[in-house]
Amino acid sequence: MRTQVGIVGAGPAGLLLAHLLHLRGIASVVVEARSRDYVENRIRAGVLEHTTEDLLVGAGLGARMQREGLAHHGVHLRFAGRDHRIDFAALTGRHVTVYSQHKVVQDLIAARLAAGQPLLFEAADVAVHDISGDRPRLTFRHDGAAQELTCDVIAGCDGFHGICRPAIPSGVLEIFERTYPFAWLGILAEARPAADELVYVNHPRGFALLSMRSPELVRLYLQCAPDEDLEAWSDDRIWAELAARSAREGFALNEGPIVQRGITPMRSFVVAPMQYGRLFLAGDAAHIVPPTGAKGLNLAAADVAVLARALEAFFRHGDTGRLAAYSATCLDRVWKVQRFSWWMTSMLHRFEQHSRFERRVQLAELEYLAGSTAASTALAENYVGLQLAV
Ligand code: RFL
Ligand code: PHB
Repeated sequence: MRTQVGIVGAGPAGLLLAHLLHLRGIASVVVEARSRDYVENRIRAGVLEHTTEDLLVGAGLGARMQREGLAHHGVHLRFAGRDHRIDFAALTGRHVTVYSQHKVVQDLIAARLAAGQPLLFEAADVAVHDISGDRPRLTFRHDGAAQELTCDVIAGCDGFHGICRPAIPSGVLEIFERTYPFAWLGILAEARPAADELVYVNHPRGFALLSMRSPELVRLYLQCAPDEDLEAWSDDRIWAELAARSAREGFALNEGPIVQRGITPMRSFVVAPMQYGRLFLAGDAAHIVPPTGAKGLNLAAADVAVLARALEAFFRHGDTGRLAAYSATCLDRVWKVQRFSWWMTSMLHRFEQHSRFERRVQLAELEYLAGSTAASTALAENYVGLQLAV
């Protein structure tokens, strides 16, 4: 088999890249380790920056998102028993859209299949070869048969645990990493949201986040230990802890059946450069952010927007300049988003090692935000999404 771009991974990065390339007349094959059912039902992120929304709408992928997505014009920061609302509309003229990542993935898979373009699920033993030459190859097993795909370029969109990043010779990549001394216990519950916008809570018992997926489905998170035992959390204990952390006069959570639960580790991670030879890394394969800024999916979308434009210049005009600049262009945004995600995480979580002094400084930061239009605007413009470099 032969294609222009071999894409490893059918997450948001791989599928969106495939679609953006198809719109530009560039052929690609997407090779995914998991089943269609698995990737279409994987519950992860839920907040789309306005930049991501614009990208999806511009690529003809907005129909269901505009029908079912919830436009949010602000978020609440809850601390010291009160709320400060960050008003995105007033501060930036923008909004974010609450729309599940798995629905974005479903929409992208539907578009790929409607275009009759190759998307191979349940591919085993995927490996990349000859990435330093100009004919890199992908090998894998599919439907019981060994396959070889010769490409001009390979896009490594296979997430943090994929095979593409480790295929780059050791010593080439610089790795920047930070792990946090906590994780998030997340639930999906059939209940009405208690607030009509997201609530980020800084509480002495630990961070909590009240989010949603629809007017009938909430997504709620609690800061927990990185090695937390999910079995130790009965439904009653989860609701009681959520109630204790989100307590505020006149506020009550709505409870309902918990339909999904899990623990998400918290990590900041970047590799540089995001390229080696003809292998380009995008999304979680190249960087991880802690979820406090709601940026993982958005950063993946921003990477592939840059990569699609660079590949268009390459295949249409033989121009390698944009491909050569791919890593630097993406990393400029990646580091700004890392900063924001780290800052939100630091400001909102309980750190066991904090002294009473550091705890007071954390509260002073929140008080400052609540009293300063300049500081609130800085949060808002990062949350709704920085300008895309394409
Ligand atoms: P993905 O979505 O991980 O997709 C990578 C795809 O590659 C496949 N794959 C392989 N395919 C072929 N061969 C191999 N050897 C392969 N190895 C892996 C995988 O099966 C998968 O389909 O990466 P992508 O496309 O870069 O997208 C990034 C986003 O998914 C990610 O940044 C966010 O979901 C992060 N994230 C969250 N972000 C938020 O903004 N808010 C959240 O609430 C939030 N929750 C989460 C998350 C990430 C989680 N992970 C990764 C554990 C919750 C979880 C549990
Ligand atoms: C979510 O709804 O899953 C969500 C929202 C905001 C975040 C993280 C996760 O910062």
